[in-house]
Amino acid sequence: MSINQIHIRLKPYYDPDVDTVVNGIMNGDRHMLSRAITLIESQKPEHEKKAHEILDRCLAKKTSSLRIGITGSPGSGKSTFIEALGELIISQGLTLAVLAIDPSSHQSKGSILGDKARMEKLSSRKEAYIRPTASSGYLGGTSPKTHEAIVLCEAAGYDVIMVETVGVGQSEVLVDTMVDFILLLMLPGSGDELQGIKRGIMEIADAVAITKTDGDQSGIAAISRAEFEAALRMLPVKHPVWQREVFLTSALTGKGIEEVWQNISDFFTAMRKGNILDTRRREQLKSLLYTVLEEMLKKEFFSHPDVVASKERIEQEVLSTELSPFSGAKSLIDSFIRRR
Ligand SMILES: Nc1nc2c(ncn2[C@@H]2O[C@H](COP(=O)(O)OP(=O)(O)OP(=O)(O)O)[C@@H](O)[C@H]2O)c(=O)[nH]1
Ligand SMILES: [Mg+2]
Repeated sequence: MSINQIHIRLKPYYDPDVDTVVNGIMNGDRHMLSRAITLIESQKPEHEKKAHEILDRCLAKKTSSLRIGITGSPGSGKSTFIEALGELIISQGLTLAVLAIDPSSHQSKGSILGDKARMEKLSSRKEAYIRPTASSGYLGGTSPKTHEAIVLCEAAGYDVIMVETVGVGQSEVLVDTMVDFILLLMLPGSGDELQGIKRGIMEIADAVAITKTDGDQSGIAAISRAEFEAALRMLPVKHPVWQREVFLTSALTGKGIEEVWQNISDFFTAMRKGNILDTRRREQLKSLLYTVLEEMLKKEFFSHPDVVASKERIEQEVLSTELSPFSGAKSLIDSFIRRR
């Protein structure tokens, strides 16, 4: 068979319209959901327009989903934990969507060790939808587009949405504008990481689970638990209605998984009283609006022809102290505004 013959036998590219995609999503068609997420992740302008039409229609659907962020260092056991927690969630009659970090998109112990990172057991369940997301240059695998993917999963009717993200500071702040509850996973013996960057991550955590406390790890895990509890007591309160706890867990033996789920359920009960959850979600939307706006402005600015044309000259003038960085920036902004 010649190459031309093979080409002719290929199916033509199917490009469903907005109505078809939206109806598909609302009727729980995973294929349409995946297609819509691919569209929102696309950088092409024609995809962007269609993606936003789909998204605006999906936003109109009112849901009462639980949005949960699972964060922790590479290899801390996030995917395996999600798989164990996911099984429990499904056994209670709920459905679950997971926006997972694509193990091939970043270097980590998890990706080297393979299979588990893909949550194979969970992905074979009809009650679960797992979508690996490429980090597209964002630290930790979360980008403002993650929020759009959450909205699409909610329109598809999933009761629980989990977002897996690598704890690297900046991405946590972002994920905190998208989810209701953040579970921080830490390895036994990682108490010394509480200095520096991990402190910031602890501040936004709503609970801490020490992972892999099976085998000979139980002694060291108990010490870590005391360290984390002490650290949490020193941190500012995140929600006045909520007290953060530390759990000893193992995704392999199932230890602590039920307690963590109970804790998450208690959190939602506490946050739904007095509409705290709704108020917070509105604040999150406001914060996302400005994050996305800043990004769009930056993109527009740096691709503007006058900025591109004069950037290098101004940079040189700043380097040779002819211009101050302030005057240089001002001059670039002026050329951006002049031709709009
Ligand atoms: N003993 C033990 N090993 C575990 C447990 N949970 C995960 N592991 C192992 O730890 C390794 C990493 O687990 P993953 O779930 O892929 O970790 P991850 O945090 O998702 O990794 P990345 O997504 O790559 O950042 C795998 O080899 C798992 O089998 C546990 O509870 N006990
Ligand atoms: Mg993983």
